[in-house]
Amino acid sequence: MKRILLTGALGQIGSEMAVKLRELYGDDAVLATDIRKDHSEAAQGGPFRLLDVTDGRAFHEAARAHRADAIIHLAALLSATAEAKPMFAWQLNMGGLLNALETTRELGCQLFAPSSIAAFGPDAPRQGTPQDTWLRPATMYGISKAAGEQLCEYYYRKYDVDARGLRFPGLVSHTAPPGGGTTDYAVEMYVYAIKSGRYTSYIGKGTYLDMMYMPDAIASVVSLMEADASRLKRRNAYNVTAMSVDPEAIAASIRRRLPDFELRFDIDPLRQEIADGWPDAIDASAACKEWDFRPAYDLDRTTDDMLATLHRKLPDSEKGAILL
Ligand code: AKB
Repeated sequence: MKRILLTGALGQIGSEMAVKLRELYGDDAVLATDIRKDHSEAAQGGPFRLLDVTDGRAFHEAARAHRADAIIHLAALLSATAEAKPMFAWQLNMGGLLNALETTRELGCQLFAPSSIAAFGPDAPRQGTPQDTWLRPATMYGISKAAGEQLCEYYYRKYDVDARGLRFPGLVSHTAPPGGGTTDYAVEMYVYAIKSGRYTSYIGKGTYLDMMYMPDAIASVVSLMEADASRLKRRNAYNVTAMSVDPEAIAASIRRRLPDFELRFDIDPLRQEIADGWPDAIDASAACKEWDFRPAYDLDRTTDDMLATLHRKLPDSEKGAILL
């Protein structure tokens, strides 16, 4: 990758990805795009362009004008919002991906397109979910991710488009809040731990899901995109994870720093049903073997960094708990 077009640059992943990519490849090399503009570092720290990814001509023109050799396509709706707006989710997730693939094919770029643990459905093994297994998702988000994986594979086989991807687990981060996901509770728990010392989880006790800290997620995208193609047997939709946790495991990790932290439950049936259809713990051995995936943050290291960073960032007036 030398000159990168990033879509969804103001979202949860994009806002940290834009900053990291500029650090690695140079400010001018990264064109951040989104459907809106704000005052964040992602929007202000280098070239930025408004882009609606469902507009194929605008997508092509943005990549052409930037002389992009790689597209990192993050613009999409997450699971809970997609369940609430299934038609729009299909249009945005599939229409945006198709435009990314067509632009990539026309300009001869490389493409990163994220999939998700949502691509698996209730029929996949829940423990040690293999790289290659049933993909029968029960949600519109999962269906768009599973179909997206197949579409990337099709463009690779038919047009030799170098489309690579990861099945992301829930991502924990402190820069931009996640929006409309099922795993967002993990981020909220850290924020409320600092703000009020208590949190009410909409996901129930004993619901295990894979998670990863954002610096590991970004490093894994860069490693996969820079990996020697001859090592990649699949190239697209690698399982990646750093931990399998339930709400109580995160709470226990937080209590090492905030002993009085309280966790309560008030289950949201929609998001609980989505989580119940996803794996407990996926197997990331193909990623480890083929391009040396190695996450640096386990649960306690993630917790320590999240709490310390949020404590530093939040104004004193919003801090209700004392960190050990
Ligand atoms: C979501 O919860 O929708 C996402 C995901 C696991 O893809 N974080």
